[in-house]
Amino acid sequence: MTPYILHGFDPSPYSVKMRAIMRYRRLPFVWKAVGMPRDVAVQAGLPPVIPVLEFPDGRKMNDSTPLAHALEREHPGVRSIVPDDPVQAFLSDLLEDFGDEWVTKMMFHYRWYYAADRDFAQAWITTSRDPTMPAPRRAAEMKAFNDRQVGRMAMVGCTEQNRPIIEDSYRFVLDTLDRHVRAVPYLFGSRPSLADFGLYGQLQILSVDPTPMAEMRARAIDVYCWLLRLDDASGIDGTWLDPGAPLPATLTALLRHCGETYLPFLAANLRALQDGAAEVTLDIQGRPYAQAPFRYQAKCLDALRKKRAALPVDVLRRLDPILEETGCLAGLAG
Ligand SMILES: N[C@@H](CCC(=O)N[C@@H](CS)C(=O)NCC(=O)O)C(=O)O
Repeated sequence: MTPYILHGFDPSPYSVKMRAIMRYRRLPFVWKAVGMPRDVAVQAGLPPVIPVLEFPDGRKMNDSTPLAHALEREHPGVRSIVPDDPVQAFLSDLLEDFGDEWVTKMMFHYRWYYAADRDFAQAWITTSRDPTMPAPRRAAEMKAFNDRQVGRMAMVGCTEQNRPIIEDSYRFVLDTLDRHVRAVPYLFGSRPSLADFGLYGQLQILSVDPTPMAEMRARAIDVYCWLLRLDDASGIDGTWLDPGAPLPATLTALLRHCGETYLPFLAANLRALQDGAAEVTLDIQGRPYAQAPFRYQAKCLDALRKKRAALPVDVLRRLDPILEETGCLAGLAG
């Protein structure tokens, strides 16, 4: 059987997210973490981001969310990461997006703000590309990569002003997920969903970079162990939560947090783009937050809104009260 080829590298959250999905789904693949995987995207005429997945028939695609859904179509019914219940499936999409687009701010902030993390990330990234690079070139590449990433911090909202919001949000996610995984192995039951993998990607990096790793080990050891299990969950055979039962309070708390942080940001981001404003400004949990508008994240909001709008009335009748109770409905109803 011709395997998939996953072009990515270890320090990349979306790459390890896809790798964990492939492993859980037992799809044969080669982890091609060598050289410059981004060049594979550029050469294929794709957006210049990693990972890139090469299908057994030679097709190449990137962007982990559409990729995960493409794999569902390609391999339907077997070890799916989309919950069977459409209400849970929508909430899983929402929490995956929260992981990909909001928790990533935590990943980027810790990695490029603290000196110990910057030093470690430079070494991890440079040696992933070429472990035996001659010292002068290695030093130059480390510095160049550092400067490039630090130069991008403001663009993605990692500023001094936003720091307390981002760091408090990290602690909230850790504390809540820690309580959750002590009672329920994964977000939607005893098998992992797309939401688990979205959070996994970012949190896995946060569990390696030194400052957020220390925080995670000190306050959320069960999250740390959950990440280790999810890295290769190919042996897990579980079940989804009972759709007729109330959601675990910890899941509701995560959704409420999303309704207080990420969704208001998405709505303000869309408004700023529509108004041609130079800055997105809003209050998040009573504190001022600002960053440049981000076009990709407007697409994320649009995709979630369209997904909800396409759901049958009987599904919305069960979903909307959950979204309302957690403060997510206003942002998603548009
Ligand atoms: N939405 C994309 C994001 C992928 C992404 O941003 N990847 C990062 C690395 S983790 C990247 O390639 N950034 C471009 C760069 O640094 O040049 C996904 O889910 O795959």
